[in-house]
Amino acid sequence: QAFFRPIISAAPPSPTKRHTKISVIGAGNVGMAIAQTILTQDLADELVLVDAKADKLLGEMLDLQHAAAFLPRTKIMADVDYAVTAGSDLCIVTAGARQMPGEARLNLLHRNVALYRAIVPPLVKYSPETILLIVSNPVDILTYVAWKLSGFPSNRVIGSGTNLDSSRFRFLIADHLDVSAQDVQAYIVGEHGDSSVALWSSISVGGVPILSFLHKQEIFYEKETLENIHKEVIDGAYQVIRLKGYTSWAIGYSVANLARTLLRDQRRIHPVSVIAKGFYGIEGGDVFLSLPARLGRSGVLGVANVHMNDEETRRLQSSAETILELTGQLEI
Ligand code: 6V0
Repeated sequence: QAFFRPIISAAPPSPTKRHTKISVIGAGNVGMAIAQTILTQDLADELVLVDAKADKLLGEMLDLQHAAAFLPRTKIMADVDYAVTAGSDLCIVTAGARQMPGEARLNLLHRNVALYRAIVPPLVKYSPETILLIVSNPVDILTYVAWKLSGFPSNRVIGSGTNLDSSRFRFLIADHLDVSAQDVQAYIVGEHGDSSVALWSSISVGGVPILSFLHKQEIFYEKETLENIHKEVIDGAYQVIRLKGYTSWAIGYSVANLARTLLRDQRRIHPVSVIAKGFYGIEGGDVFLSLPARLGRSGVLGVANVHMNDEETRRLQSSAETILELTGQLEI
């Protein structure tokens, strides 16, 4: 006898009902922080983990499954075989070697390009309609690599880019002014890394443009103060890595936030790595770097035309050149 007796003859679920499947590739510190944030925020019906280490993968899957009584119902699966990712709406790639203390993100490049050759083609094979969200570093270059290897239109390949740097930036400004970071609108754009650009000229707090407010009130500030805040953003990741060995929680929230915007078609603007050629005077080749992008269910819907002064535009273009120089050396 069945445990439940149906009250009416069971109709099959409607084929139009949305069922959301997210795959996370790389079950390391970052992948697991992303996975657990996705679970607690109820963003997926199915969550898949893939990693090269079978035992670690199984252990992580069981550990998450054992939290079932405290979480919204999500089917959690894990396998070293990419077939398990079939039909994913979103594939988040975190697999890769990570930064050693003091190591620049760009140094990771060659190690991680080789890994991507093994990761991207099977993801594309099993989920030809998916959105690829790249997290491994150097994220801008690996987003370009994933775009090339996937053959996807550029709206479906996104790098987490400076979404995290911008959160660090908003936190520091909010801390300075003693307000919530959610009321601070501030973007870091360009490379996720040392050549990132802080867009001071467009920062607003509670709708008030900060720099013009200071000018109007004749409040003096040192340019150095601003530069130090940006420097603190850049040093942020290095500092966390130096202290605890890796970064995880902030990137977990940052990527889950992107997953929500994409899969729930929120059309929010996030600074993420997108194909940047043709925007803000960036020319010279296909380059991915972070720009304020409008995101929705089909991926990147457009790039916002935020105000940048001449110096910010120049710095952004130079950030693009830094990345282009490296991508130019790759054979994909
Ligand atoms: P980690 O803890 O070493 O995890 C990496 C995982 O990838 C390990 O579990 C590996 O077994 C797995 N892996 C390696 N090769 C493969 C493969 N071929 N297929 C499947 N899995 C594989 O590193 P951590 O999780 O700390 O960092 C992962 C990546 O995220 C690194 O490249 C970081 O630099 C990058 N980050 C990017 C951030 C961003 O803002 N974009 C922020 C933080 C870290």
